[in-house]
Order: sequence, then C-alpha cells, then structure tokens
Amino acid sequence: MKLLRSFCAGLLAISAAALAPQALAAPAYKSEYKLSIVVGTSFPWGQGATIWSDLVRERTAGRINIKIYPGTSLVQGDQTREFTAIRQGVIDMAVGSTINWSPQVRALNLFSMPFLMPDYAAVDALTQGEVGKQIFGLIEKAGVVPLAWGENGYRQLSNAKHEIRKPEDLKGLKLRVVGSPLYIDTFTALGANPTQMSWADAQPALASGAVDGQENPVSIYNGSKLYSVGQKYLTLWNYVNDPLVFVVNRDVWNSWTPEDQAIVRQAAIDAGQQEIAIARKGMSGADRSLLEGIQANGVTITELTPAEHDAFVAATKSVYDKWKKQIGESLVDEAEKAIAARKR
Ligand code: X2X
Repeated sequence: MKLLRSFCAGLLAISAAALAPQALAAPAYKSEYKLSIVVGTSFPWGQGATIWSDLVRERTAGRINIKIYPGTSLVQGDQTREFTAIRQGVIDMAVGSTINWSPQVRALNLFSMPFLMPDYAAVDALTQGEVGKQIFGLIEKAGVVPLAWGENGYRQLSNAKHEIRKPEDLKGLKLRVVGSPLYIDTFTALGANPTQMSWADAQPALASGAVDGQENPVSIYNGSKLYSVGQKYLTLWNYVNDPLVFVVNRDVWNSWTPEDQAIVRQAAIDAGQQEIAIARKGMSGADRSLLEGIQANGVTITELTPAEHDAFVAATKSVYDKWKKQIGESLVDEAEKAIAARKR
C-alpha cells in the first residue's frame, strides 16, 4: 500500500513537472490577427471592422494588431463557411452577418423571419435585450466568443425587370439569395425562382443577367453600384434586417490577458455603436440623401403603402410559422414579446 502510494505520488510529481512550464508560460500573442468581413472597407460593415481594429491597436498600444480580410477571402468567398473557419482558427476574428452564420447557429435565423422586425426600435429590442443575450450564449456554445452587435441593415429588393409592389410581381423572377434555406422558402412562397450563391458570385451573375435580381441593404446595393448593372427597380419593404456580430476565436481570446480582453470587448461595443449609426444614415426621416443619390442614377424606388405591405406579410405567413418551429417557439415568442414592448 505504502509502495503504491509513493508510486502514485511520484507519478503526480512527474506529470506536474511536465505540465508546469506550459501551464505557467504566458501564451504568445500573434504578430497579426486575421479579421474576416464579406464586403470591402468602404461599406458601413467594413467601416465598423476598421473602427474596431483601430481602437484595439490604439488601446493596446499595438499589442493586438488586426488585419482586415474583405471578400471573405480566408474561405475563398464562401461566406457560409466563415463561422466554421472562425471556430477552427483559420480566421481569428470577424464582423459577420447573422445570415451567413445561421447554418451553424440555428437561432440566428430569427433575424431572417419575414416581417418580424417592423422598425429599428424592434431590431434594437432584440439585439440589445434579453434575446440578444440568449443568442450570444448560443454563439458561445457553438465555440466562438461574441462581443458586440453591429448592423448590415434592412434588406431591400432590387431587380432589372419591373417595379415590384405586390407578391404577384415576383412571379418567375430569378433572384439571387444568400445561403440560408429560410430565404429559399420565403421567395418560393412569393412565387419567385430563388437561387443560392455567394456575394462574390452574385455580382457577375447580376451583371451578365444570369439572375434578374437580389436582396441586400441599400448601403450594399449602392456601394456595389448595382444600378450600373441594370438593377433599376428597388423596393423598400424592410422584410428582414441583418445584424452583424463582432467575434473572436476562442483560443485567441483565451490567449489574451484579462486586461486586453476587456479592451477588445469595449472596442467592439464602441465600434458596433458607431457602425450601426453609419448603417442607418441617409435612409429615413429628414436625411434621405442615400436614397436621393440612388434615384439620381435613374432607379425607381418603390415604397409600399400599409395595405401593399400587408399583402407581402400574408404571402409569407406560412414561412414564418414553419421557421418559428425550426428556430424554437420559445425564442421566437420571446422575440415577439420584446418587439411588442419596444420603446418607440
Ligand atoms: O451576401 C450578401 O448578400 C451579404 C453581403 O449581404 C451578406 O454577406 C449577408
């Protein structure tokens, strides 16, 4: 017995000695951290990533140095693989779209539920409230550290064929959609012919006329100059909004000191707030400069009457009901309640 005890103690001592140097050594910082975004740095989304990177560099006195990779280039433009690449460490950090990560984090489909969020106050009620916290918990559980929310924006419908005012106008239109099955369901319910492709592939497909139209926030439509590839009809229907999430790979996060973690988190929150303000500029209230600029390029901008809007809601109701079950009724119920109780 005595012998066994001393043998075990010996083993423990050996293994402790073997582990100690590794456990005690401070993890090394990388000379550069790769940050992924889908679009370029001139878009509100890319500006948010730039603000975050700059704040982190400044506030850590250069200890954390971030390089931005636009065009989801770290996964060859395949934006629905971005989340997995962050989890695996191919990507260190990202400002990513809820749509692109929804194949891996089912709850993120919430924001793509047709006509769930009628206005910005509704978006904020979700992202800045309890629902947002729950979703961050799920992202964390999926292996990535979420820090703050940003916004790509309300997604609007453009096409090269004719004005769209009612669901019937969508009949037979070939539309590029992002890689989430919920979008296929929504546009199929509306009678269109949706086809999934990455944003990298979408732009040449629009230019060649391989597809008739697409849906994206006005900032992306305008920044990508889609009016110059024949996308002359733009319907503002606010059917979904696409929040962005500022995240870090878990191992990278754990390699930073608590002080640096706090700096990176606060910088993400600050950058997220600024980015949301940039994303919402020029589209409503007194400042409609972005829309006016688009109109000046010969684009017909269509805004729906309440009755026209309701026809789209009715036409997509079955999709809403189906996906409420897929996402989880309790989360969607909570979201509906938070929206009903929002401050306007
Ligand atoms: O692919 C798109 O439509 C874009 C750029 O908006 C996203 O990444 C979700």
